[in-house]
Amino acid sequence: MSDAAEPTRKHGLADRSYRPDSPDWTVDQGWQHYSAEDHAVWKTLFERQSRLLPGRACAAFVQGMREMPMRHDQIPRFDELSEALMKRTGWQVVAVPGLVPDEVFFDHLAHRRFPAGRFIRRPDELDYLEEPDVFHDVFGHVPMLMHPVMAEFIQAYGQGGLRAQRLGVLEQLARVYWYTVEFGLVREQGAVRIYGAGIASSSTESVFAVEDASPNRIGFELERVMATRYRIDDFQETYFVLDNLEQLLELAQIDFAPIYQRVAARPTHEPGDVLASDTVITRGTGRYHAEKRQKGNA
Ligand code: HBI
Ligand code: FE
Repeated sequence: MSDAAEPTRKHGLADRSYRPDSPDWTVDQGWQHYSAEDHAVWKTLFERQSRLLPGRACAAFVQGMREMPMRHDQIPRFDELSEALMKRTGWQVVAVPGLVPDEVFFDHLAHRRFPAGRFIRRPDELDYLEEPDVFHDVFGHVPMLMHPVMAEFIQAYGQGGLRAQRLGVLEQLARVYWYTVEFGLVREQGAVRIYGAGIASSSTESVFAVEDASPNRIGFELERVMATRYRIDDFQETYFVLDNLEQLLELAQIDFAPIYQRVAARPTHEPGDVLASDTVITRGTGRYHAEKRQKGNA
């Protein structure tokens, strides 16, 4: 599973585009190579989110955080995370250099292996980075992998991904992942709470997604989500809200094939669209993205 010829520190952990020899793209985490600066970045991000998430993250996320062997002041060791996960939901965390090819990613998820980037962002990237680093993957995703329903759903996504590729509908399926696992909200005691990793690992989006008047918040409906484009470069214009996390179990168990057919026959919606058929929880002002468009850097 590990890449024998561990590259030196210079080209090692920080090299996000490093292509491992192993066909499953796994590498050693190389925990001993993290620098004091790397651990300091983790500490800054961890402490910031620990202040922001209470009252914004869902109970399952907070519970998962509590049960994980994660320190605030240093990057976790993946083998320790895997030990806790394996006992609870049969998942493990495997180290990869950065983004891996879709089919490699799906195959890992289908076998309950979560591929986590082993690199951590630089101090000048604190607020935004393109690729999932160890903070996004471990702080953002791992706590929810302690929840049996999410554990089931992400495995089903992996199995579905391999099939969706063959059917040529990967884009539709990726939207379901994006609007749930990455940017999902769930109702809790009459409020909306975060369960998506992309939100939970972002200090700015944790606040924007839950409190800002700008984005739409719409009740999750599978075909609607499958037909809706998403933003990869900025906050979402719309967040989809589950009534409860158990809804993901239904998603994990239904056959998507007939749904792909129906979605193919309907128009594709823009990220900010609101439809008459939507269950609108909050209709956003759209101001955040409108201002960005005016400034020309939408
Ligand atoms: N690779 N390491 C990693 N992490 C991801 O989240 C990831 C990936 N490769 C492909 C991918 N995500 C998405 O393109 C698929 O979910 C469609
Ligand atoms: Fe992610």
